[in-house]
Amino acid sequence: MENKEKARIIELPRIYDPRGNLTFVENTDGLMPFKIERVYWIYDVPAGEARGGHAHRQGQEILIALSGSLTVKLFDGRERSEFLLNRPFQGLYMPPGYWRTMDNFSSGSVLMVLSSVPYSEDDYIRDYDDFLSLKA
Ligand code: T46
Repeated sequence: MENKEKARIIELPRIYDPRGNLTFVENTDGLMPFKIERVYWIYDVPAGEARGGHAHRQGQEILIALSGSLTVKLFDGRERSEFLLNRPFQGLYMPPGYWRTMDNFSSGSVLMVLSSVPYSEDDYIRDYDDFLSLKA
């Protein structure tokens, strides 16, 4: 499970407007590293809670803090990295094979996730030792 690509921040298009700004993504815009097959969002996270604690076998994702802020901690089997998400026009692109944890959710934060695959539990690696052995 070698990572060909690195996790990175993608700057999304912004339409500045005195009435309020607008950001969008399209499967056809050439910016998306994958075709979007699913969208979900996480909200009402109690203070001090952490989520995640798994990796994906095939699924790619883009995480966007639509509101508020949170920290995403990543491990690809070799390197650890950390991203603060706090702007609705920045997406954190995660290729498969990254162990991820999300924490430090601010009050009222909303995390939207674009995914390359429909939901399937078979795509999850939820056991850390399994993850490490797949990376060995
Ligand atoms: C990820 C991070 C960023 C569904 O039924 N459909 C869905 O589309 C999703 C995403 C989850 N679920 C079910 C599976 C579990 O029974 O919802 C429950 C909670 O999921 P989980 O514990 O995996 O949630 P997080 O916050 O730990 O992880 C989620 C995504 O599952 C995961 O793919 O990368 O957000």
